[in-house]
Amino acid sequence: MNNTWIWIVVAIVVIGGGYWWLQGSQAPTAVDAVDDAGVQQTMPVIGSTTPEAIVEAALSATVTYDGSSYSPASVTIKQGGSVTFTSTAGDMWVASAPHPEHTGYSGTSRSEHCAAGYTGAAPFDQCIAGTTYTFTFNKVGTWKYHNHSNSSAFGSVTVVQ
Ligand SMILES: [Cu+2]
Repeated sequence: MNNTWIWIVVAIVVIGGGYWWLQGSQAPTAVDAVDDAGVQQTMPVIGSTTPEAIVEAALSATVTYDGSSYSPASVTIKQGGSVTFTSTAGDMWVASAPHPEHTGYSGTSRSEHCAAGYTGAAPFDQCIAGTTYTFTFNKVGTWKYHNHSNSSAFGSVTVVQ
């Protein structure tokens, strides 16, 4: 009779301990979600032992033109942020794609938005060769650009919310 009770207690301890061990080993470390674009996102769970950093895009970026190419060729900034392009060699005329119309960002052509007296929305177009050009991006998207003075040099600016 006493042996039966001992075995019941042992069984309860083993089953309970096993359940506790399984719960601990299966603790969630991340929650999956799908964003507006349908892209799978992994969100960190508070208290996770391996949290993923949430990296937010910077409000500004710098790009250097060395006479033949832009570096880095692609940058990402936050909406309302700006990119400063600087030439260390050669003529630089930063302009929105496509060459030679430059309609990509503003929807207006170079002959319109670079003309004296233009008063529309700011075009992503330097409109004249120079050594430095800073443009503020208020539109979300990926905006390709090139050097109008050397159209084989190009890159892109991705603007995120
Ligand atoms: Cu061009």
